[in-house]
Parts: sequence; C-alpha cells; structure tokens
Amino acid sequence: MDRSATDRQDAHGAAVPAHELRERGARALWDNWTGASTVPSRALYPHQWSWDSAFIAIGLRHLSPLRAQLELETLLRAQWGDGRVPHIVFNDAVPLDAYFPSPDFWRSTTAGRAAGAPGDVQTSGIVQPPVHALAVWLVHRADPGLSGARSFLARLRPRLAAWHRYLLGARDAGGAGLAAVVHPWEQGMDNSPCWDAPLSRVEPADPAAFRRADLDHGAPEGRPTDLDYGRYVRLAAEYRDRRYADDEGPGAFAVEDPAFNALLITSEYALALIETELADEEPELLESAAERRGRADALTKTLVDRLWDPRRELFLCRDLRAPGRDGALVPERGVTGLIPLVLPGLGRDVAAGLMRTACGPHFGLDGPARLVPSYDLTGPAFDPQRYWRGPAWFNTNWLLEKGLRLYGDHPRADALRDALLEAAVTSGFAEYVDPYTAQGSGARGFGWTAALALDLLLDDGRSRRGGLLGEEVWP
Ligand code: 9WN
Repeated sequence: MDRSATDRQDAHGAAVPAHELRERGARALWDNWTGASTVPSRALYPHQWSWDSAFIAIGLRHLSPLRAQLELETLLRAQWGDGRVPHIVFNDAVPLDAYFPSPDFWRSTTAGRAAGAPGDVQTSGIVQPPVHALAVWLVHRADPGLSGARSFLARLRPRLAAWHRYLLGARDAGGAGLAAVVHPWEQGMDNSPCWDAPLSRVEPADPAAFRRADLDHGAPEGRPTDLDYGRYVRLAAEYRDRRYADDEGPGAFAVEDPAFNALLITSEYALALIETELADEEPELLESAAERRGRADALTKTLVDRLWDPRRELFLCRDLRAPGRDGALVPERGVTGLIPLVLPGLGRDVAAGLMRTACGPHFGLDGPARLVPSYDLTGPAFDPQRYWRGPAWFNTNWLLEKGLRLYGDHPRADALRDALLEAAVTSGFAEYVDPYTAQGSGARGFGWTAALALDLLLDDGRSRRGGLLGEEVWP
C-alpha cells in the first residue's frame, strides 16, 4: 500500500491526510523563503546555509521548480574565486547580533579577498558538504523545459566544476584524493563525538571574546557546549587569520569524513550527468563526463581503502592530525559512517556490512530506534537530546532511505520513509528528534525537514526504486 495516500497523526493524535502534510510542508518552506533563498529557521539560522539550501531545493522542486533553481543560483553566486562555496551567505537585512559568528567575524570581503571572496555579499569562509551538483541535477529533472529555457544547467555547470576542483585539489590534505574538512561545521554534524579527539588538540578561544546567539533560541542542553564553541571559534579565527589559504596546509583540525566524501562522489556522478546533458551544445563535455565517472569510481575505492573498518562494518573518520604518517582512524561510530551506502560502487560485502550495522545495536534500525540516530546508541557519549550526539536528523535518514533502496532493501526503506513522514508531522518539522521516541527538538518549521518530507511524499517513484540518482546495483 502506498502510505503517501494514507493519513498520519499529528502530535495531538489528529489524522493528517497526505494533502494536509503537503500543505503544512509547503507553508513551512514559504515562511522561510526570503525572496531569493530559504533560511533553515527564521530565529536560529536567519541566513542562507549551503547544504541546507541543496536539501531544500530538492524538496522545493516539487512545489516550484523556479524557486528551487533560484535557491541554488543565489547560493552559487556567492562562490569564491578559488571555487569554494561558503557555508553561510549572509543576509544584510538581518541584525549582526542575530547569529554568531556574524559577517564581522568572518570578514570575507577583506580576509577572503586573496582567495577570491565576492565583494558584493558577505559570507563565511568555510564550506559544507557538496550536495549541490546532486540538487542541481534533481531540480533540472523536475522541469527540464524551464531549466532549458533559463539555461539553468549551462550557467551552473562551470561553478559546480570549480567547486569540485577546489575540494579535490586544495582540500586534499591527506594526499590520497579524498577531501578533508578543516572545521567541524564544514562537515555539518557540528558536535559529533567523532570530533572529540581531533578537537581536543585545539586550544579554546576565550569565552569572554564572543557571545553565543544560538542560546537565545535553543535550549543549552540540546546545543553544543561552551567548550566546544570555544574550539570552533578558535579554529575559524585562525583560518580567517591565514586569509583562508589552504596552500600552507590545514590548521590544527583536518579530517577525512565518510559522509562529506560520499556526497562529493555522488555529486561527481551528478555533474557527469549534467555534462552529458549539455554535450549537444558542448561536445567536449562528454570526455569530461567520462573522466568524472572514472574518478568517482576510483574515489569510492579510495574511500573504502582509507576509511572502511571491516571489524566495525562501518566507515570511520580519519584524523589527519593524529600522530602517525597518515593520521589515524577515530574509533567512534557516527551516522556519517553509514552514509556511503548511497554510493553505487561500494561492492556487495561493504554494502551488506553497512546494512547489518544500520540494523544492529549501534543504530537500531531493526530494533529500538524509530529513526537512525546521529551517533552510536551504545556509545559512551550518546545523548538523545544533544545536537549531533544522538538525536536523529532528517537529512541523514533521507540519505539512508536512498541507500537502502539502492541496495534493494525496499521493505526497510519503506518503513524508514513512513517513520520519517510520521516524525515530520508529529514534530512540526523539527530540526531533529529523539531517535527512540521521535519527540522533536531544536527549531520547528525547519527547512530541510519540511523539504525532505515533501520529497518523500511527492517524488515520482523513480528515486524510490533505486537510490539518489536512480541506479539499482543489487536487486
Ligand atoms: C553552524 C543550519 C546549520 C546546519 C548544520 C547544523 C547547524 C550551525 C550552527 O545549523 O550548524 O553551521 O550554528 O550550529 O549543525 O548542519 O547546516 O541549519
């Protein structure tokens, strides 16, 4: 039975039919729309965030392909000359004290000038996971006629190519081909226990030197600690003071992360599809597309070589600053380690191992968890309330739903889809939920929660058959 046609219950037990869910999701996205892009949350995150916008565009394409295109265009207009896509594009109309770190901390137009930061918009200087080529491709597919008429792909393709070039070049701090993140905010799972060891070497900034705006809106027991914030601030300030240069090597924190690289590989496949689509006009793009696919296949192998832990049957983070020639793997089980399930070239054994881990005691998919937690349910640092240290997030679960389908596990994917839709409604599109009870926390009417719920509800079934880009490698 297609559950999208059946009712779900809201927090008060009232039935919510599918059309009402669509209505509520659309309203949340409208409330967060600022005219050219969407904020994750009006109060807590009142600017444009990079990977949020990519996920939001993936949902928006079902409501308004035009708005979905504008969302991505606005973000990519703020790209720096060296190819990086900043993790925040600031809205000038928002007061400086509404979010920390604000534009006067990042100083992109001055400190970022040598790296090519744009002069007409203020941004941060770090990045977030590269979900953009995937989003651009899916948005194009939602309305190829409109996309063609607006030269959507042709205009964004060079920007996406420069973005990937930056990550695969300047950010290859480990020298093996994978991109490294130089700040926990870059990976997007800010205070994951996976960062505890690499962050412990970072001297925290003086707490008197900054004021946390997040605590004006979020409960302290759900947010990262002051000590973590001190370290985030120190790392970002040092990068800024190095003028955001990558050529002298990374600072105190450099990590090869499984999810970040799996999304980069996925986006390489998506960019190859974009290039193939444009090859009628520019035939040389066919060669580039073939190279890109080859590179994505090879990077998948590198990911397995460098980050797969056969004993834990999970991908781990590689801390490049740990003692040792190649740094060391971080022995923490984070949801980041499951995300490579979206990759078609993993190989049967690795994919089967990942699925066992998702369903076993650490992530509880077949057991006590309603949604996959951000961190090991049995881990010493597990906390069902505190940001990325336990709660379940909608974007990671949406990715896992696609991975399960890619490897042919439709019953589990269907169950996860239902659980996500249910949790989205009952929580009022919460930023994250308790993995056991699905009780919501953080912001409500949160952008990617609404967008990805809409995507699960409204996709045409093609992606439900086989992964993010429609492949099915293991029937
Ligand atoms: C820092 C906007 C962002 C998400 C991140 C999430 C949180 C910011 C913060 O909010 O990070 O970038 O202030 O905590 O961790 O994934 O993109 O929704």
